[in-house]
Amino acid sequence: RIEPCRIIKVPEIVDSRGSLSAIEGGEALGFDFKRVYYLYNMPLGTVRGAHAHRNLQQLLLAMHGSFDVVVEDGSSKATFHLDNPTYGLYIGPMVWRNLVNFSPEAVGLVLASEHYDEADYYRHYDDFLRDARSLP
Ligand code: T46
Repeated sequence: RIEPCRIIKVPEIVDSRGSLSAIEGGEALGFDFKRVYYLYNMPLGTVRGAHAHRNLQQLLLAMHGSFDVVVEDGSSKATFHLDNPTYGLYIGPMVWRNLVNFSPEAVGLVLASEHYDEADYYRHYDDFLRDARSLP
């Protein structure tokens, strides 16, 4: 199992009008978020991600449809299937991720701990692997 990744249950408030789920930054989530972005209109067979972050923490959710997130920390690999807006995948720093198997019309929501910063990305797998494997 990949240590910095885990599924987080989001509370669901259900009544006769439908469901409402709220995510608050801070203690419950484990980080405060400064940025929200979403992924949509993915053509069949799309692969997104293929990078890691030095410091960023994120929560990924499938708002509609489903997709798989393949995560790797330099020594082990795991796949999480996201298909429910009340279960989010937390991804911590130093995790390579690939997002694959998007269902038609899937919508992914991401809460991110930091503003967008290209310098935080590992875009080359070999650089990531070298640094991930030298972590204590
Ligand atoms: C991640 C996965 C799940 C911005 O201008 N602002 C932003 O906040 C983001 C996330 C991206 N961009 C620009 C950078 C690129 O020119 O949007 C373009 C596409 O970004 P990228 O190729 O990084 O998209 P994904 O879907 O491969 O990766 C994104 C996040 O970058 C990444 O942190 O974990 O979603």
